[in-house]
Amino acid sequence: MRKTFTACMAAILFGVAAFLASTPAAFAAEVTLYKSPQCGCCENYADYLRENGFSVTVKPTWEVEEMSREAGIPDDFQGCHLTMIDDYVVSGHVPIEMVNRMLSERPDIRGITLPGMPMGSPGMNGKKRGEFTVYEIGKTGGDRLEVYASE
Ligand SMILES: [Cu+2]
Repeated sequence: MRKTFTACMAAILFGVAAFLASTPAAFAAEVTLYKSPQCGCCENYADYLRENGFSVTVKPTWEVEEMSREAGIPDDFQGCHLTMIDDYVVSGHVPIEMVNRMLSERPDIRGITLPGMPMGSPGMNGKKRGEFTVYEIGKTGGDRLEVYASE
């Protein structure tokens, strides 16, 4: 009886350890999303992050553009909201695979951005037309951004 119990506990502990090791978002669960007060698709993106395991605090503000600029994102490359995840910024409706990839690879950049509000991107209505090109926000600033990934 006692032996079975011990074996059983060991199996449970092993299971918990395996689960913790396999959860990529564990270190970034708490995030803050800044959006302008009337933006609905931004709320949808917050829900999308929640569905993917993040705990999201939404902060309405009129300063999203200014904050994005300060985060190193030129005007032409800004998304409609700004999410702070760990030490990174994620601007706009970036697909979760790219967010998780950045969080696990931890590149030496400030973050990534999907400019504008492309139809069919996460949190946006409509049908996807063409590729989403996500850009990386470098640490030195500048008006041109390199492509991070597209899908
Ligand atoms: Cu939007």
